[in-house]
Amino acid sequence: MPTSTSIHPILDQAPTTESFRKATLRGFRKDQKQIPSKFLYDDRGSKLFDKICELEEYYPTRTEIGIMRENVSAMAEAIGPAARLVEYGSGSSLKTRILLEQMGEDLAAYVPVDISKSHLLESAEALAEDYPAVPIQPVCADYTTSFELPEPPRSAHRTVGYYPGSTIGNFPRDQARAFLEQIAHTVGPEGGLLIGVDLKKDVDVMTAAYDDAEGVTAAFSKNLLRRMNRELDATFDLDAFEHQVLWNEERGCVESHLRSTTAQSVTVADESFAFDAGETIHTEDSHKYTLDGFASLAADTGFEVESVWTDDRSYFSVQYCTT
Ligand code: AVJ
Repeated sequence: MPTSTSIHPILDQAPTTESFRKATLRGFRKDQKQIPSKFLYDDRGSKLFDKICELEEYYPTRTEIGIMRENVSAMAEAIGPAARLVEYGSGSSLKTRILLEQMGEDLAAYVPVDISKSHLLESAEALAEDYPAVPIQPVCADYTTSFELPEPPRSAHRTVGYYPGSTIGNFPRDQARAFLEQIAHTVGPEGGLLIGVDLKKDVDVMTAAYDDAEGVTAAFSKNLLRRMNRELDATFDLDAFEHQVLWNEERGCVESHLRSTTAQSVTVADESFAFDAGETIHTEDSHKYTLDGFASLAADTGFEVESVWTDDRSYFSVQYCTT
């Protein structure tokens, strides 16, 4: 039986400062300055993200949890016995607890994969304590790169990916397709994927979710500037940028930006970058889907949507797909 002392990452691929430096410089040399959104999740960023999930305006978490609670027995049945559950971007594994509560001993293993090592280990330890019957095998990795899964400790009947939170929405459609293909490959034939997908709705509802009144999302976004100051010797004045969100109808996503309030020049890793007043750094996209849109995307990748669960208002969906 695993104890909390057995909790250590099976694989340690936390992103290095070097990869952050490279990605930032590459992104800043473009006409539209940008940084890949995965760099939002350092320790502080991951904690701020947990706070976002509790905000009034941020409907996805609350809605998804409601859908999970209401339908968890059907979900467990779809997943079936002795499955190995691999969660992509596990963070605090809050929603997973609903599944673990229902499936517990029925799971061959739970493999949380996350980029933030301390966050991953903290939550893996808490889970090991609360669910002693489930072998927990944390993997510290950037899940968008290919990584090896640890050997399951017991014979697993199938591998099922778990990708909640509509994090699939952070990818543009073509990258989302490529990532689902990667998951299909990982879970293999007879595999499954339980995925949370945020749905298109009233534009004001969607944009408010990324621009809360308390400014938690603004702090989350500005944490990137802090991180650059700390890790890349950057010279950002955090007060000279503001958080900005907009709905892009053509791309079907909410875009988040950091907008320079004045003309200024900033140094990042010894390179100087000029900002015009009003110029932005594009920090994140949150793509929204229709049910048909997601079904056809999934079908392109070797998955078939088997079941869809939603809330009363059809704000959000949790979908079970099979290979
Ligand atoms: C990572 C997809 C869960 O895009 O909704 C929340 C990230 N960014 N508020 C999203 C996020 C700002 C979030 N997910």
